[in-house]
Amino acid sequence: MIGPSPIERIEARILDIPTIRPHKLSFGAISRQSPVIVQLWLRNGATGFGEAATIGGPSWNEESPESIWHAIQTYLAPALVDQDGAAFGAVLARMDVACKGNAFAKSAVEMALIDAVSRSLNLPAYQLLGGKRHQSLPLVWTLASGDVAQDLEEAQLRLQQKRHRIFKMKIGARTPQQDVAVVSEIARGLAGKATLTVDVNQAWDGHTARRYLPQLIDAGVTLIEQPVAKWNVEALKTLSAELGSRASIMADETVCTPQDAMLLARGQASHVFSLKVAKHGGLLRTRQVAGIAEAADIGWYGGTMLETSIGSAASAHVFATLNHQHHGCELFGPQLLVDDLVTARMPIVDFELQLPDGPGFGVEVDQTQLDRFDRARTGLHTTHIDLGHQATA
Ligand code: MUC
Ligand code: MG
Repeated sequence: MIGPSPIERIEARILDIPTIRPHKLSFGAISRQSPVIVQLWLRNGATGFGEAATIGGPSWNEESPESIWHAIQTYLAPALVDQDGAAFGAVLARMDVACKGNAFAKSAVEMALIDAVSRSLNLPAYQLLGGKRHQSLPLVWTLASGDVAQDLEEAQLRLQQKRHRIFKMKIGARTPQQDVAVVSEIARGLAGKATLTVDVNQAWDGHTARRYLPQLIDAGVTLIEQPVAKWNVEALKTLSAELGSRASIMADETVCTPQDAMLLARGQASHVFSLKVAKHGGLLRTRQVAGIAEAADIGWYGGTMLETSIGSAASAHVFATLNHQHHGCELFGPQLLVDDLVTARMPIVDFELQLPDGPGFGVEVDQTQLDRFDRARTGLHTTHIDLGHQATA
């Protein structure tokens, strides 16, 4: 066993990986993902990988693959060379001094560091994050083809394959009336076989949400994610109080920092937090947000930004350390992509994602796949999103 040692080098690259079908959200449709993959070397020879993925460039939040890459290469990596690799807290503090915000960029670097240090110690990363409390988690699949028949077909197949029995529908691109009709049709098709949740991705105002969410609940929806704009904590509070006996309100875009979590907890403005390593700024800060949730009797959900198996495995490691008040996880990113960056994906058994127990995040990166999807080879310059009907006038 080699002990942790100073950080020697950090490198980031942008990859472009097509999705198996267009993935439609309230703000646009993507047909490829552009994860930023970070590799970090310790002076003891150990190396680790991290990842930050966004959805549609800077359209899910402020950061884009290009800004993440730039923050890492220009500011974060130079600030960390020769720093003690095992001093995670000090590394985070130094990144905060070098760079305000940029949570996704910091999370990718911290991920690579924790992978490298865990591998130095020949331990799975969850051992450094508090120890494992789950060996597997129920795995959600998101229905977002934009076509009802295709969504139903996808859901039926995934049920048969025993991969997923919780389905999340992306709504908010159509009118609310159309969304209610589509969700109701899917709910009828899956009645008694699966659980249905929705993610509005901030598309509705408070009034629309108060009017249409009860109809979605009548149709069978049990968990409602980010129905209103990220700043609209007052509406989240009202919806949580009014709908709480019939369904759960989940914050996603609203809950990024531990301070956001405190605000929501104080205001009793959501029943569940969608935890995402990238938006919280890393694995350790994900645990901080989860700690606030636990103290406030708020449940958690293992969120995704549609990462490859690198970021998904890292997320699985931190989610595995959390308490039992959970609503499963949606680490299905690898399945949405045409191919992956690791030699073997995390298995899915009986509708549950299995935690890999090997050293680091328990997945082995395939260097040829990194080279194959590298932006230097794909020749792309930006991260694409089809804004479709979105108003520009
Ligand atoms: C989000 O807002 O939750 C997660 C799954 C998916 O389809 O999109 C993401 C982002
Ligand atoms: Mg969401």
